Amino acid sequence: MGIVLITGATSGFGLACASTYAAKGFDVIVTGRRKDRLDALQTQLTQEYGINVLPLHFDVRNEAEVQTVLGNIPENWQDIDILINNAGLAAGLSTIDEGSTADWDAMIDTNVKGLLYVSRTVIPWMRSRTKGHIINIGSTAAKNVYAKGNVYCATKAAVDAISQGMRIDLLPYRIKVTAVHPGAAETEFSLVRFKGDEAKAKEVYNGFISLSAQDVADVVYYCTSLPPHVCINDLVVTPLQQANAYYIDKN
Ligand code: NDP
Ligand code: 8X3
Repeated sequence: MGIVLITGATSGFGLACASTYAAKGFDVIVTGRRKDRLDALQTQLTQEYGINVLPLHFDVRNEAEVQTVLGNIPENWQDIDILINNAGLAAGLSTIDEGSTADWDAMIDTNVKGLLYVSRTVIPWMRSRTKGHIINIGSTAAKNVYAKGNVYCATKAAVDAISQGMRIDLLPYRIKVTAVHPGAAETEFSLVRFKGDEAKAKEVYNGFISLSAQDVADVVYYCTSLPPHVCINDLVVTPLQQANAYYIDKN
């Protein structure tokens, strides 16, 4: 079938994408910082689907690690057909005058610079084959800014802009670029944002039916299952009760 590289495959959308592509017969490269989860995922996917799994343990914020760990994978794994740039986070929810600069660094370094480091490593392999599909996970937060979302929304707007730029730059090599912008989905996202406060994280999803990680994985898979001449460039997917990044009808 091919090879898919998924960043942030230890949880949420990335984990659901790993199972979805494995179930379809793809070999998967799964990455993240939590090595125990990657190793368990490798065992599970190999046993369940009989596919090959390459777990890569690195922090996308660390350019040197990205280059040494990802940049040196065996040649037979370099024929990556689909790159899913998914690793990311929100850290905190504060007005701009009260936000933590450490939180800002974490979001900018992960959501923007990490995505660039990984892409810069993988794209030359795709370019040499004049083939490939890059999925960048943005957010409804890329399209509208919500209260206290300032820097997180800015990082996702950057993902949107980078996706548009990639699309132009990579067209000569017939590499597809799709930005998928999900709305509210119950994963570990809010637990990370609120630094482990489970009650606060749960509250985010009260009063409406949120997206599941599998909903998003199904949409991502659909985008990559179209004929070679068809490309979805930009896709926003929300729960029915969510109109945009800042309006959810909670009744
Ligand atoms: P999760 O917290 O469940 O998953 C995030 C994944 O990113 C984890 O696998 C985590 O792995 C990985 N990750 C985070 N930081 C790093 C890092 N520095 N280096 C390597 N991997 C990292 O959240 P989601 O699945 O919800 O989020 C996935 C993406 O979707 C993010 O980009 C998020 O911004 C975006 N998004 C989420 C929405 C939501 O409502 N949930 C809606 C719209 C977009 P590990 O901790 O093991 O490193
Ligand atoms: C994540 C969606 O609205 O919870 O990108 O920030 S939101």
